[in-house]
Amino acid sequence: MSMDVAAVTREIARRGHALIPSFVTGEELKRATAGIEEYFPDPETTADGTLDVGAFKHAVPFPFAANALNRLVLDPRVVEVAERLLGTRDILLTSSFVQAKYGTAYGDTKDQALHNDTWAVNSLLPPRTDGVYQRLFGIVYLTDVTVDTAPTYVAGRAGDLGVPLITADRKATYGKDAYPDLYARERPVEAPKGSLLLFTGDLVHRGSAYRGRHGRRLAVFFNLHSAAARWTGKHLWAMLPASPGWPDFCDLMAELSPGQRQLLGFPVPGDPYWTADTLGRLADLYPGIDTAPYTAALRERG
Ligand SMILES: O=C(O)CCC(=O)C(=O)O
Repeated sequence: MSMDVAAVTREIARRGHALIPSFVTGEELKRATAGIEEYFPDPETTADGTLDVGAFKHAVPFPFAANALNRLVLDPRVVEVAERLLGTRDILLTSSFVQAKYGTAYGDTKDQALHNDTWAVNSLLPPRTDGVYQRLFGIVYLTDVTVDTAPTYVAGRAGDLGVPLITADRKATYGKDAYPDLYARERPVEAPKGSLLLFTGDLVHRGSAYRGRHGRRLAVFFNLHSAAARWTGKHLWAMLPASPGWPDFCDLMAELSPGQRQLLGFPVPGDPYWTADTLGRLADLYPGIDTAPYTAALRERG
């Protein structure tokens, strides 16, 4: 699907978030949904109705078994938004996971407090929210999101709202008692399945409880930062080659562009890491990978 990258970047720069309906559609949406359903099955269509939904409460980290899901996290349009917004081409995937919230028939889900994502989970330093230090977050909703089906609530950017990123009690969350105005301002993001919500780290927002009795909300989360913010803790891939999903991941690595591979830590073509030897071994590791961009840059360097 086409996405107006320039307009989306402008909107995010102006108000800290943008909703992109039809981010994923048609067969791709079907494949991504089938991929997430492997982790979070539908209790209402499960044959004998005995599915233990309690077992599906936990988020599952990237990479996912289905490459249709992995592709959503490495989407070149989103990379371009990040590059424009942060003003750098050195963008990294901080982390990504899939998660489900089920209807009240299967137990209660929680209303989160309003919070920002600049700091608490990934960094020991006070956050900066300008230029190359910004962080970009995405949520792809793979089911329709209404007020009853756990929408994300958005209040606005911390700076616009006049609230600190780290509060006096050293939190990045804003309780209802101390910050009633934020709760008066918040609005639910209702979105058809296949929509993407993109937002900056300083957006004051929250996840909400699933109020409907049946159904579930399926979502893919990811976030990006630039290599310049080297203090931002990121997901590690240490055990990935030993995982059962490695062959499918190898297929994905062969399919990605050098720019998308950069998100996962690959050096750019032209980086001194690339030699005739490392390129030969790369081709062995990821059968079918096109090493031409790296080889061309190596030749240019002489
Ligand atoms: O699930 C959502 O809609 C938002 C979740 C969120 O803000 C968080 O987990 O930090």
